Amino acid sequence: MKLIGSETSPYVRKVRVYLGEVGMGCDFESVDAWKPAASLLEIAPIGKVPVLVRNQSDPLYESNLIIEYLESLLPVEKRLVPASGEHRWQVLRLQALATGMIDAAATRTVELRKPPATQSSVVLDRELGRIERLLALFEKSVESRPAYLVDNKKSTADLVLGVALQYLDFRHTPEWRSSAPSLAAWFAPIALRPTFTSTQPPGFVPPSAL
Ligand SMILES: N[C@@H](CCC(=O)N[C@@H](CS)C(=O)NCC(=O)O)C(=O)O
Repeated sequence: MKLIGSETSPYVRKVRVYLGEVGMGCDFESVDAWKPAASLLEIAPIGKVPVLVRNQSDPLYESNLIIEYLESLLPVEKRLVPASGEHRWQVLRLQALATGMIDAAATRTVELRKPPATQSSVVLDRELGRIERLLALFEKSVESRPAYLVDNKKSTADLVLGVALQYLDFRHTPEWRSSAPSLAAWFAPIALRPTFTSTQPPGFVPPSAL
């Protein structure tokens, strides 16, 4: 199995953190997602990373789908999404919301790379609003200071939220901590996990280390 992606992509990082947390080996090929080679587009016409190349089967795309596939390879007791019941839906709901925060921050990043005269304040403000609403929701969900979001057991929701918050630090602003102090406290030990420290984007210095 081989994961293809860039080291700065939060979507790729979701998968890399997941692989590390469950202890699953997988080769990694680093590419520039914005200048994909023809050979990559041939197996991934979607033109986005991550791409998971499987040994005997078709490649898979979309970070959440890739994680779902990797989960299916594990024995039930090692999985990070509960198999059934309300906890399953809570994990998947929070994973979707955290992915939405990554989407919003990534959209802003792309918009801010345009020449200032062509940037859309409508897009920038809409995505900022999305980030702020999601931060408020997650702040509320960790007010009682659990180590983990759902049933106080580690799940993909924790990993994806951790990746989303560090993507805010990387591409947006570390200032989110002032409006979400409980979330900042929840995130501090997550950021120190080896799966996070070993997958930081090149050149990124976490605010705590500044
Ligand atoms: N929904 C996708 C998003 C993947 C995505 O947008 N990846 C970016 C890198 S951060 C990309 O490949 N962008 C290249 C492009 O849009 O042309 C997922 O969850 O995997």
